[in-house]
Amino acid sequence: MKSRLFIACLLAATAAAQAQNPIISGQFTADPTARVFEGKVYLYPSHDIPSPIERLKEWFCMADYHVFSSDNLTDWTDHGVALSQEDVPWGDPNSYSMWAPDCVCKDGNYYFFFPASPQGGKGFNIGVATSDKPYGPFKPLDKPIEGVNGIDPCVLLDKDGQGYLYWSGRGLNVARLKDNLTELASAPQPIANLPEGFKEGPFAFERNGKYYLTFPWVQDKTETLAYAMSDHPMGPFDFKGIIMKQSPTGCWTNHHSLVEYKGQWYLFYHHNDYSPEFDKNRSVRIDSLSFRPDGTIREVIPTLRGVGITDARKPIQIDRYSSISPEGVSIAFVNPARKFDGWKVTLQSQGAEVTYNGVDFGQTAVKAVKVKACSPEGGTLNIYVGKEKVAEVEVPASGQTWQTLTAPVKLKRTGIGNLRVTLKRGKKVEIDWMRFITPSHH
Ligand code: FUB
Repeated sequence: MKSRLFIACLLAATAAAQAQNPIISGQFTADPTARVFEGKVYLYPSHDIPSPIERLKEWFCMADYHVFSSDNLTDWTDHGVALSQEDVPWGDPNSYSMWAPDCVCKDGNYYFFFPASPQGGKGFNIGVATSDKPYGPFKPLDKPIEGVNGIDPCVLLDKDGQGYLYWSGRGLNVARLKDNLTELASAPQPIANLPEGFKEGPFAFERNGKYYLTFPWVQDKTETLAYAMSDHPMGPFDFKGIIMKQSPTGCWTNHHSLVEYKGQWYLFYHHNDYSPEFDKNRSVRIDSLSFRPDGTIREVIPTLRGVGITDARKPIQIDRYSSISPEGVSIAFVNPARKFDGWKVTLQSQGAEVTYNGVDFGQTAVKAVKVKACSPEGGTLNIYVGKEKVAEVEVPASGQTWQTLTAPVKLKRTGIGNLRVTLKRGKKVEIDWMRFITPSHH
């Protein structure tokens, strides 16, 4: 445990994180449960890996859990490995079955709920591991929760302190938990009144006295996110409809959670952005979510821009755009052999444009912009903040060779603005990132 803690600290110092969707790079993350503890958002995802064993080459493969945290939803700290399959006394240490987890806090202790395959058994049980820190490391109990067979645990701690466990296994189920949160206080109860079709990954929460049960649901080919509402945590639930349509990137699963942070609700979910050919290697995304006055949930359209404000002084990945012109823009991996390096945007023809919202230019006027770009024949970029043209960047012909170009910026305003980049002259200008600099910052 001690050496793992040391490695965790090292990893935390070198965590790769970014502002846009997907939010974590450098490793796969799936099945995100987001919780607010100690004023930060803590993210408890599964950790997909390309399988080291033949049996799981085409399937989900997870050996451990990492925990991440952020106080702005933009910069994420990786706290390293919080629990590993070989630490679970009842689990099969070679099953690579550390699927979708959850974590709740009660009386200053953190309870991490996780599914895993038992030694010598079949299917999945759900275990509990505890810590006095939201990021672990978590110490698993000797046995899984008795009477629960299944995956995808979610725990709702009601206002009166009563805990409820939701999980999937032959449909969605719920049971009351004892005060210790590690034993059932009632028999598992299947959740009724939900539409036909495969369902898993239940996530339950309370808002304004209403209980929401949200879940991935296969209405057609792959998972949508759907929800139902009730006046009680155990139902009966009324089905209300879809929160998110099935994935445009073809990811079959879409595990999720909803969380309110600093007055705004967010949907955490996953797509297979960094692994377009294999949808069992997924990556967590976030988009904003809102409720209608009657408490029903508005549909969330997945975006690349995601949420949070981007610091103008850090590389701005404009390929994670807010909007693009109808023609002349394409997005591709910078290096298809190293997908975690991210994407580039190509402005193919004059007038092509990309808008990236929510850039923080700070309180000191920026003086220059750096752009990592390349172009076979050269071109000129116009850069705007809001309606104001602030810079013109000449991109010399360089074939496929990236060059970091610097151009002066005239920007009167400070604070947050929307960035727009258009191709003024030339064709096929590729941009990896751009960032702004102040006199004291290079
Ligand atoms: O990550 C493995 C499984 O895929 C989860 O348990 C399901 O919810 C689905 O996302």
